[in-house]
Amino acid sequence: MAQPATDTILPIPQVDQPTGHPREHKPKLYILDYGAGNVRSLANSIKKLGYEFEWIEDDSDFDKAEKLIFPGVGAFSQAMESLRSSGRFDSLLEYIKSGKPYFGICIGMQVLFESSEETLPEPIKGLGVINHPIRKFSSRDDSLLKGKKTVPHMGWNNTWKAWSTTSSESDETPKVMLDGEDYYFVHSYAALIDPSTSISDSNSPIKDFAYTLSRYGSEIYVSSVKKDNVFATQFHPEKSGPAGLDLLRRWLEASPQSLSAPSSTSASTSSPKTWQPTNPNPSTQRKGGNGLTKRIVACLDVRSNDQGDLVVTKGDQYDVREKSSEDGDNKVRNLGKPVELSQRYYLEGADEIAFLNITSFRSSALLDQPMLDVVRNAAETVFVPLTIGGGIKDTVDPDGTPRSALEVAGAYFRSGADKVSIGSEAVIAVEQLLQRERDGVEPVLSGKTGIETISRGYGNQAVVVSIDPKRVYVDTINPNWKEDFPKHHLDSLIVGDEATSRTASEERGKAWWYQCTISGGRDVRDIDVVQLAKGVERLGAGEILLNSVDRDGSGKGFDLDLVNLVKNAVSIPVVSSSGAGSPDDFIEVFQKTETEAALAAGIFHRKEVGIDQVKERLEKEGLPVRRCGLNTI
Ligand code: 1PR
Repeated sequence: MAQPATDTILPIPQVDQPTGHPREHKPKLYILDYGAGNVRSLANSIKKLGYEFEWIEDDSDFDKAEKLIFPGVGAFSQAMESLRSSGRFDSLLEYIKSGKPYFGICIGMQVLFESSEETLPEPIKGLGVINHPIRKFSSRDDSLLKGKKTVPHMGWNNTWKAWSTTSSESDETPKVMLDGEDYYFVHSYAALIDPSTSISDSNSPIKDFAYTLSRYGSEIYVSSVKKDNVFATQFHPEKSGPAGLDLLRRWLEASPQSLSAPSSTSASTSSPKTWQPTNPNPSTQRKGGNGLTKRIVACLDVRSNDQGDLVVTKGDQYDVREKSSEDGDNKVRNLGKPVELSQRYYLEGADEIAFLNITSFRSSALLDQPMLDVVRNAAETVFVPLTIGGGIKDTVDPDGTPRSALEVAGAYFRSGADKVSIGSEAVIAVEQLLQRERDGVEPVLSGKTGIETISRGYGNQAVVVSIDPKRVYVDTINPNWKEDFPKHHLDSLIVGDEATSRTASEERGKAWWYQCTISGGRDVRDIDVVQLAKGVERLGAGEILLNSVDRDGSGKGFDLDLVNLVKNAVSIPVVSSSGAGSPDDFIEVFQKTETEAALAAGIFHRKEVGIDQVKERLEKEGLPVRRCGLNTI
């Protein structure tokens, strides 16, 4: 059985709470934190909604709690192990059985189930409130192009009610979820149901609990459960923008009595209900795709400028200095303040925001308090996923204190990051992996790299690898170039005559491969983008952020050949980055590749195109996007 990484248990984050809301008017709300991942965002969203809460610190708090939220983040095994080792397993179960309102989020929903196959061959037991297993999504799916499905299921998906009622839906009190909204999911395991069989079995326990369902490819899973006092979502409301905040607000506003009343939505009640294993609502059905929207990511490259202020900068092929200035002083481009810009992008409808600390290799990340502050401050008002990159690696502080990559990542998660992005260190890790393989060293996976330790502790969905490849042109004048081409890089070779990019006409007669770089494109390594992508997937990365040094800041569109190479090499989601110059570029990358997300920086920073405009264009082309009703909260 995989051992949970107990060294990831971190202290409860300090979150200032709102004043002016006397507790006696509101039920006592507690949050159960088991020390992993980003619970700060939930705390921030509760604070934003004007509610106070306390952390469960000892067992007597379960008695004091009138409402309880369990925001599980990371791995099921770690959550269960932590509940058992802290003695909270029984107290939590008792709380749930007492009939007081419980709200589980993600792992906080999964732990309600009988078991999870996360630790196969030996499944790990959950609380057993719902007698149904948590199983892994299949990465094979014949309903999708090439029969391949990316796992984890990461992004924005919609939900529909598991049961239709004959009476008006508004009879449901309290109504905690609105119909037709997209919510942010990130998980590899789910309460999968077989639409044809399991639910028609009258003994199927899941049907009493299934509140909403969602589709990922051809697989249907329970996206929220609700029965009596128990409500739980597989998605993260605290990361689901206004729709998620609205849901949280509804649950927080509802009285404990109304939340604990016998459920009117489950199969067990007397009013006639019909099971709806497929989405009955044509306006929210996403035919043809896997169910997820295409994500638009805004990226902020952050560094200190020459005056020492932390600014968002933007490179042109990674060169972030102005080309010329009258005084001959090539200043670092300053496009704004990181937190303010992230707030703007959130309001414009960004599905995710990435902060990359681009000079991180110069200092110790844990001592880089300004960067931790950026995350902390952004997480107070930005309720979509935040990725932080730069310097996520084993380091040594100037005073000689060693810091593991896991510790560095933990500090960012506790500050409000949902994912960390690893760049240079991932290249070194895959080089070592390939070397171990060549040398016949067993086990090939050392288990010690940052990617492995962080994904083990926080789940692979929390680990992004940022790749900075450069095109290397081959001398095609040489008639023997194909024979001379290094065999180990053949998988990343593109012959210009077959290129798919819009610029392909300029590439006739040429050929190139994609070489990986480290330290922000400064050093090239003898490893290509396909080797790297496959290697990081083996190590446990959950997503790839695919930059292009050549396209960065060029406005020439995404490098489709590069995206297709990487997409075909891995089963994890790929965020295409670099080169966006107009909304058409987003349409092109989503229509001509299978990429899950597209990232841009320059055009957003310079306000040439708004994120809302990009989404509007994508929608017109029939591409699924999340449109958020920002007036809600
Ligand atoms: O190596 O783990 O410390 O991480 C450093 C991180 O910083 C890496 O993710 C690396 O990509 C990034 N980085 C380092 N130097 C630069 C630089 O620009 N000088 N930025 C840099 C990478 C690329 C994207 C950019 C897209 C889209 N920048 O961040 O946002 O290219 O831009 P566009 O839409 O304007 O074309 P480690």
